[in-house]
Amino acid sequence: MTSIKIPPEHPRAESLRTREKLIECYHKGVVATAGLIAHGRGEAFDYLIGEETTKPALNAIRAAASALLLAERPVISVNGNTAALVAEETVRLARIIKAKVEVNLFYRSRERELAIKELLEKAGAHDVLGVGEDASAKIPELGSERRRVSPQGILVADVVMVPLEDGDRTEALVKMGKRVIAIDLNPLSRTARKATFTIVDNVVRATPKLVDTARKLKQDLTKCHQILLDFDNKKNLAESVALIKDRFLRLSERGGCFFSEDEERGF
Ligand code: PTJ
Repeated sequence: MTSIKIPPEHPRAESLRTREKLIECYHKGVVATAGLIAHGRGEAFDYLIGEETTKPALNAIRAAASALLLAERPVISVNGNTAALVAEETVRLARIIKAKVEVNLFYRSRERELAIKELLEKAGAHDVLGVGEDASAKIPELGSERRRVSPQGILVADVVMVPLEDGDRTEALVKMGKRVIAIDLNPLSRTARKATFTIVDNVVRATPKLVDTARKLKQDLTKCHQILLDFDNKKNLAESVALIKDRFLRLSERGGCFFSEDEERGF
C-alpha cells in the first residue's frame, strides 16, 4: 500500500487527508470499492456548496440533534465510509444521545462487518449491533443487503441516523414510521429528499457539529420540542439548493471568475 506525505501548506491538504483516510480504510477492508466512488461524488457536491457548513445545514443539525435527544430508541447506522471518516465522533454522539450503534452495509460481508466493528470499538463503542447473526431481522420491501438489521436496533428504533446512505432504505424506514436523519452532500439524492431531517453537509464537518449541538441542547429539552415544531425539511432542503444556485449566479455575474476565498482553496 502506498501512502503519500501531504505537505501541510498544500491548499487542499484537508481534502487530501480525508482521501488518504478512506484509501487506508479501503485497504483494511472497512471501505467498499464503491465507497471511494461515492466519496468522489460527495466531493463534487462539496465544491458546489463551498466546502463549508451552510445555514440550512446548521438548521438541520439542530433539528436532528433535537429529534435524537427526544427519541426513545435512537440508532446510528454506520457504513464503511462513515466508520472510516468519523468513527470517534459517531461514538461520542451515541454516548450523548444514548443511542445504539449498528453496522449496516450495502456491500455486506462478514469481513467488512468485523473490520467496522473493530474500528468502532477502538473508538470506544460497546455492544455494536448488526454484526453476524445479530442482523437477523429484515426491513420489508427492501431487496438489497441493507434490509438486514438488528431486532434490538434499527428494527425497533424510532429515530435512525443514516449518514451517507443510498435512497431505498431511507424510504423504507420512513414507510415503517421511523424518523430518519440523513447526512448527504447531494441535496438532490433520493436519500436527501426522502429523509425526515436532511443535513446537506460533509459527514466530516457535520458529525462534530452534531456532537456539540446535542451536548448543548441536552440541557434544555423544552427547546428541542420548539426546534422540531419550527423545522420544515422540504423548505430547508430547497434553501440548500437555492444556495448553490445563488452562488453560481454570483459566479457567472463575475464572468466566471472564482470568489477570492475559493481561489485560496484552489477550486
Ligand atoms: O459501506 P457500504 O457497503 O454500506 O457502502 C457505502 C456506499 C457509500 C458505497 C453506498 O452507500 C453507496 O453506494 O452510496 P451512494 O449511492 O453512492 O450514495 C452516497 C451518497 O453520499 C452520495 O449522494 C454522495 O454525494 C454522498 N457523500 C459521499 N461522501 C460524503 C457524502 N455525503 C456526506 N459526506 C461525505 N463525506
